[in-house]
Amino acid sequence: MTLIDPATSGDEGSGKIAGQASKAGTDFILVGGSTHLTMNEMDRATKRIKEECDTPVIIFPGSSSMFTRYADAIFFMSLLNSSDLDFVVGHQKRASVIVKRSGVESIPMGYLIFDPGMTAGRVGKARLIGKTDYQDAVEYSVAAELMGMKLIYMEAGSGAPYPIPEEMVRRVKEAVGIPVIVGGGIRNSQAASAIAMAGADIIVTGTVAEKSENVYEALKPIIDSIKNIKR
Ligand code: 1GP
Repeated sequence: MTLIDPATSGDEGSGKIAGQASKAGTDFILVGGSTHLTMNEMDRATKRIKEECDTPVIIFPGSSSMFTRYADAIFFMSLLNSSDLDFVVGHQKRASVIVKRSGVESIPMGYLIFDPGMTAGRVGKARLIGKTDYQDAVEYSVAAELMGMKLIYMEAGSGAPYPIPEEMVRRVKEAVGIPVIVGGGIRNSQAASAIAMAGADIIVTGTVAEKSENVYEALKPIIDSIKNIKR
């Protein structure tokens, strides 16, 4: 999946990244991030993205207003290791009725932020899960599954200098029966394939596309490397 943050890339930039990422073979575009955006801003960026590609678009919200009916789905996510109840269920409560009425598919997801956490960790007031806090991560993930969540997202934070350790991914994947998404700090095919080999079902990259002149060239090897893995 390719994460596009319209707060960083703007509407035009978001459209451009989406078009190139789609050509490179990404399966989904995530739109959103930790910086607050209004519904209007989400509408504008998502419409531009939709003009540039047919790849399905999923909202990755950072707050209750980050919704657009132009998307195909929304991660209806709960930041389980936040110390602030607002990120666990408050934003979700405020957005609930609008999301339900819109008819946009809602995908319940347990969201966990790991060391170093970056902006997502700070904004979400996460009690960061440390590099070897395996039991913590496993317990949160199994709890998410038992509460009915359909996905686990393990996040190191956008722009993290290193991704989540492979051993952490392996332990969580072994413990749950739902797909595991891993993102944050993955910038090349070696890192992506190592995380995929450890058990991640989905890899998210954001910064690598955001920062490159040629998004297609930057993403193609990463996407090819994980799609060629036989597990
Ligand atoms: C953020 O995990 C994603 O939620 C993407 O991280 O920007 O480091 O690729 P990067």
